[in-house]
Amino acid sequence: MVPGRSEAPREVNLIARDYAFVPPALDLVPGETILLHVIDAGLETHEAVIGDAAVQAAWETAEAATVGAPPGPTPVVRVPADVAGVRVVVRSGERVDLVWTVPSDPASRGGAASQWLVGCHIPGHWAKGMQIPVRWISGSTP
Ligand SMILES: [Cu+2]
Repeated sequence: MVPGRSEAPREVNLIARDYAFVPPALDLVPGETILLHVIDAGLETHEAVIGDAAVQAAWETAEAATVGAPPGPTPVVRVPADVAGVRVVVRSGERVDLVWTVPSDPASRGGAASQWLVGCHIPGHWAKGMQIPVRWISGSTP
């Protein structure tokens, strides 16, 4: 796979369903720039939080406070900036695009690189299986 560059991001599709992500793992090259398309093919609102275990835990805790909120837009929740990760919220039928430069050293924040995940923390969704691993791969030269 040829890594994306800032002037030519690699396009990546990530589909959220009720309640799973497709594909079953997100392949990333450290330091590359991607144009991420998050597509909600389910009936519920979903999100894609990309980050290590600390990021996932922070969002799971923060969003648990929204249990029982009335239907509608996802309430805004805040987590400390150093564990914010990347978060994209998508509503049913919607596609959200995001240009993102992947950290060149994903383990630098203290978390093991192998612990990076993509997760949805709308209450209950993580437990229903909306979590996939990030696979770090080495890119080939064009
Ligand atoms: Cu979800």
